[in-house]
Amino acid sequence: MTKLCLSFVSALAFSFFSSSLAAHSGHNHSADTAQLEVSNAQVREFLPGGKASAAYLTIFNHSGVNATLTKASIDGLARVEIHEHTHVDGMMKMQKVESVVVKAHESVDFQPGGYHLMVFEPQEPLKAGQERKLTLYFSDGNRLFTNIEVVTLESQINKAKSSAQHSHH
Ligand SMILES: [Cu+2]
Repeated sequence: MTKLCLSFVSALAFSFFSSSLAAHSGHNHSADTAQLEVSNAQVREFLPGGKASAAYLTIFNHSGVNATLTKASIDGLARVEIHEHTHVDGMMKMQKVESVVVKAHESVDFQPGGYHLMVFEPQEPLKAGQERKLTLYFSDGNRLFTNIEVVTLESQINKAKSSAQHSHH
């Protein structure tokens, strides 16, 4: 396992939550991508000494045509990559992908264990509670602008725990 994966994998034990972060869902997308919407956009603080962190979100495609995400950028981060996790011979691996298709009238979750954004090279530390600008680039030239919330690993764990309590007892 590479260093790069460590902080991410530690979060995989916890189920993704769908919570009040939906407050950020897209009302600020540009006119020509009005049919695309983002919710639950969140990026984790870098762990001490960590070289990478992960960002999660859900992209909704309300239109009748497929949308292909080809790139993402977040203010203050020099590099953002689109990754996916795959199971190979029982092992979880992640790899960079060039694009993700969000089918017409469907949505794609970027979440632990699936697609995610991997972020590198912060130009200043990410601090929980901040909001950064997230830009998503699509193959047809459209861009989607929204905000992404910086969260702590602990807050993700706590939210996962509380939702687990609800679902199990
Ligand atoms: Cu990754």
